[in-house]
Formats: sequence, structure tokens, C-alpha cells
Amino acid sequence: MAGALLTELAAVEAAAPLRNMVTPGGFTMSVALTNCGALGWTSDRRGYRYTGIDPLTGQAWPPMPQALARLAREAAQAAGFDGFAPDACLVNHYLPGARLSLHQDKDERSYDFPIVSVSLGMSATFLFGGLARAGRPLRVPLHHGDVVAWGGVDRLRYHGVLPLADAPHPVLGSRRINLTFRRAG
Ligand code: MD3
Ligand code: FE
Repeated sequence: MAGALLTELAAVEAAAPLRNMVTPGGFTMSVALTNCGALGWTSDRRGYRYTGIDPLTGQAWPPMPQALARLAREAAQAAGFDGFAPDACLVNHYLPGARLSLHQDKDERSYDFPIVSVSLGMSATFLFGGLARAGRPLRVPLHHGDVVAWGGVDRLRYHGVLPLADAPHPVLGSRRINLTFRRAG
């Protein structure tokens, strides 16, 4: 399973290279990112947005492999979210020390669809907060192979990832890959 997924990802990353995006505030993200699907998430000094064209290559984002789209749809269905047809898949790459500070995912057109995440490689501590940034978030470990559908009343919760500890994974080594499937447009 993970083997086929990694082969598909290698093709995506060959067409749309991983890059460390700059936030509107001028910080370079420690997580390296690319996308597949009709839409891809990007950040620069002008803001966050979904685009059909990869600003790095000037080409459309590579298509979402069908097996990935199907995995996301079936995971959503199993969690009670029918009819999830993702048009964007963000690919996040974490090296030891990389982190994602608390944020909400609000750049999608509708919040009625869930976000499905797939974790690969090293384990991470996921932070699951409330609807406001304040308060102590719950810490949830995410391991290789974990597939989670986040939706409904939890869709706009603040969330993040603690700095990644270096505990090499037997197959992927010292990295973590997280895929998030979204309905962006
Ligand atoms: C809960 N990625 O790409 S995935 C992101 O592990 C992002 O790379 C994290 O947050 C990662 O935006 C977490 C799980 C996830 C994604 C979206 C959510 C959890 C969520 C939206 C609402 C609540
Ligand atoms: Fe997020």
C-alpha cells in the first residue's frame, strides 16, 4: 500500500518540486510542500490561495493519481462523509525539526467537506485545538499509515504539528510525509 503511494508521489514531486513557501508575514515554512490535483495551495508575500498553475513551474499541478483520490473518498465515506471528491492534494514533507504552527484551514471555498489526511514515515505529534487559537490543544500522535477524516464541527479547529523528533522510520528514514485531500474549489 505505502509502496504504491510512494511511487505515485515520486512522479508528482518530479513534475512539481517540493519547495519551502514564504508566508505573508515573510517567514519561510520549515515544511516543504507541493500539490497534485486541479488546484494547489500556495503561499507567498501576497497571501495564501489555491491556484490551477504551479507558480514555480508555470505549469498545471500534476494530476491527482486516481488511487489516491479513491483512498480519500473511501476514507471520508467510512467516517460518514458521503460524496467527497477532492480536487486538491497538499503534500507536506517534514525533516527533523520541521513544524507547523497552529492554524485553521480556511482557504477552501466551502467548509462543508472534510479534509482527509494520510501520514507516512516518522511519527508526529498533532495538535488539535479549539475554534479559537487560545487554550491548550489536545496532543494526538500520528503514525505511518494513519488515515484521518477531519470534518463537520471540527473542520475549523485550530491545529498544528510539534517540531518533528528524529526517530528514523524503517522505510522512509528521517522524514515524514503528510497528504491532505481537500475540496478547494
Ligand atoms: C483538523 N497538515 O496541511 S494533517 C495542513 O500533519 C496541515 O501536515 C498537518 O495542517 C500535517 O494544513 C495536519 C491533519 C489535518 C488537516 C486539516 C485539518 C487536521 C485538521 C483541518 C481541521 C481540523
Ligand atoms: Fe492545516
